[in-house]
Amino acid sequence: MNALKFPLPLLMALLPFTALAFLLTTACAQAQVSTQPIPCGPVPSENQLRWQDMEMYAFIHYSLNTYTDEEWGFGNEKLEMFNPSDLDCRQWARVCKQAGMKGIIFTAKHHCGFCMWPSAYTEYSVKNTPWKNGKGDVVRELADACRKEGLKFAVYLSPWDRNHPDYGKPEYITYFRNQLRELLTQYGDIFEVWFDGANGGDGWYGGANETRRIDGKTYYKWAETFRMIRELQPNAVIWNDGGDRGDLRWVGTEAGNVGETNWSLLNEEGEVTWPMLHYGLEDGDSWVPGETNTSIRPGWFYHDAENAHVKSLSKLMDTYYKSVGRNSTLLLNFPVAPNGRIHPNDSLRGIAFNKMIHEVFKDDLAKKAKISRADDNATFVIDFKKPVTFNRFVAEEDIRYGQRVKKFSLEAEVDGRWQPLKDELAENGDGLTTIGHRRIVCFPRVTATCLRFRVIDSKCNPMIKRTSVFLAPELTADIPDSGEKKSSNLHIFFSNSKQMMIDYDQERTVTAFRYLPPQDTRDGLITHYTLWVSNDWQEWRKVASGEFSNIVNNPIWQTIKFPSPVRAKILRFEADRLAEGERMGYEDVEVVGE
Ligand code: FUL
Repeated sequence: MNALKFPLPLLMALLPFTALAFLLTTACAQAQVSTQPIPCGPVPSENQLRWQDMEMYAFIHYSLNTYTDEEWGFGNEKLEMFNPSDLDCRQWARVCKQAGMKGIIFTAKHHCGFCMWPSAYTEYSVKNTPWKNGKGDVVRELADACRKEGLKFAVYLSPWDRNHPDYGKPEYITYFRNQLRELLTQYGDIFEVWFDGANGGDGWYGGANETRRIDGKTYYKWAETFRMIRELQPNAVIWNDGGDRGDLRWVGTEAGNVGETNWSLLNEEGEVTWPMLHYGLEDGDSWVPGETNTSIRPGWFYHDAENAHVKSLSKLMDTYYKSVGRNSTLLLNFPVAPNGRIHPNDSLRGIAFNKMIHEVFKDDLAKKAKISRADDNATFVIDFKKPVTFNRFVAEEDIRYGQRVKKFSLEAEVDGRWQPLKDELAENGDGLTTIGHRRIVCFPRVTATCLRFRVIDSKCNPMIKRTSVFLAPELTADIPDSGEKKSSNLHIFFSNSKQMMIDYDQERTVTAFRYLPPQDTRDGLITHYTLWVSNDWQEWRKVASGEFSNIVNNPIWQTIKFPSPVRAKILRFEADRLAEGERMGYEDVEVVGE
C-alpha cells in the first residue's frame, strides 16, 4: 500500500475522513496514532475555532434611528420617541433561529449614544423613555430570549458616541469602559464584542454641536479594554475595526462578500490596507479570520421605503457562498421595525434562505462514491461509478493546524475526458485559491463519473478534513430593483464640479430626491449635501441639507424626503463634502413625485 511510505501526520493530512477512518484501523497506523500533527504557521485559538463553527449569526439594529428613519442618529434625538407598541424579543430570536442563525449581536448602543439598557452612567437610555414607564431593558429581554431559543448572545457597543459631552476627551474612555463592564457582567455569556470604527466627526455632544475627530488607534486605549474583556468574558471574541487588532477582522465591505482568496491571517503590527481586509495576508503572523457583515435589506436600520427591497433568495445564497463558502462567517442583519418586531418580509426571506441552504446541502453525493488518493501526493479522486450530476464542491481544511492550501484544481471526467471546473463566482482566474474552514466552489451543472480535486500549491502538507459534492437547485435570476437607471427621463448637467442641475421639463410636485453614489470608488462620493428647487432658474428655495450617514461603507440608494411636497421644475443638488476627490460623482439619481 502506497500510503505506508508516509508518516501518519502526513497521511492524515492527505486523506479524507472516510479514508482516514479506514487507515486508523490498520496495524501500522495504530502504532503511531498518538503523533500530533505539526502546526503550519499561526493557528486559531479555541475561541476563534468555536466562533468559526457558528458559521451564521444575526445582527439586530434597533435604536432611536428606527423612529427617525435615519441610519446614524445625531445624538439629540428625543427620548419620548422610544415607545414600541409591540416589542417582542422572543419574535426576533425565533426568526433568527429559523433563519439558521446561531446567535445574535445586538446594537446595545449605536453611534447616537442611546442605550438600549438602563445604564447607570447616562440618562440617555431606555430608563427615561415612555416604554414600560422607563422600567424596560431591551438587552435583558433579548439576552433572555436568546437563551430560551438556544442562541448565543453578543453586543455591539459603538465607541463613537454622538450624545456624550466628553466624547473626544480622556474622560469618555472611563465612561465607555463602565458601560462595557455593565454589558459584560449583567447579561450572562457574551460570544462576541463588536466595536465599530465609524466616526463621521460631527455630533450633538451634550449640546456642543460640533465636529470632534479622534485618532482611532490611540484614543480608545484598546489594550486596557481588551484586558477587561478577557477577564470578564474569557470565551468572547473581539471584533475591532479601528486601532488594535482584535480576534476577527472586517472584510472591507458591507456588501456581503470576502475575497475568493481568503487567508485567516494578518500581521499583528502595522497598517491594515483594504486588500488585507478583503483577502487576508498569506504570510501574516497572526490568526485574524474575516467576518462578513451585511444587512438583509439595503440599510442597517429599518426604513418603510425598503420593504420592497429585502434581498432576494438568490442574492442571499450568493452572499452565503461568498462568506461561509469562502472561509468566513456570515453576520446577517435583521432590522427591527418601529412596532418592535422584525418585519414579515425580512423574516420570511430569512427563513426561506435557511431552507434553501438545507436543500442545497442535504445530500452529499460523495458519500456513496469511492474516494481515493492518486499517485500524486495531494490528489483526491471521487469515483461515483456512474454518471452523476452536480454543481457544488466543498472542501474543508483542519484549521486547528493552520491554513495551508494556496491553490487547487477541480476536474470532472465527462465521457472519459477530464475537463477543468472553475468557480463561477470568481472575480479572478479560475477562483480556485485557498480553502480554510470551508470552501464552496460553485459551477454550472456537470454530469460526470469522477471528480478530481488536486492541491497544487500549499504552505505545508495539506490537511483536508472533508470533501463533499452537491447538486443545488437552479434559482431564477433576480430582476434588479434599485440597480436600474432611474435618471433616463431627466436632463442632468453640472454647473460646477460640486453642483448638479436636474431639469425635468415641466413643473411637478416633488416629495423626495434619491441619490445612488458611485459604486466602486470613494472618489466623488457625497457625504454632505444641500438641495435647492426652482421654477425659473432665478429664484431658488432650499429644501433640505444634511449628511448621508454610513454612505462610505454602504453605498446604497439614499433618500432625501422633503418636509412637505414642493412644486418645482428644476433641482440643484450640491455636494457640501465629498468622501474623496474634487468632483461630485453619481451612479444614478431619481426625483420622486406625486
Ligand atoms: C457601520 C456603522 O456605521 C453602521 O451604522 C452599522 O452599524 C454597521 C454594522 O457598521 O460601520
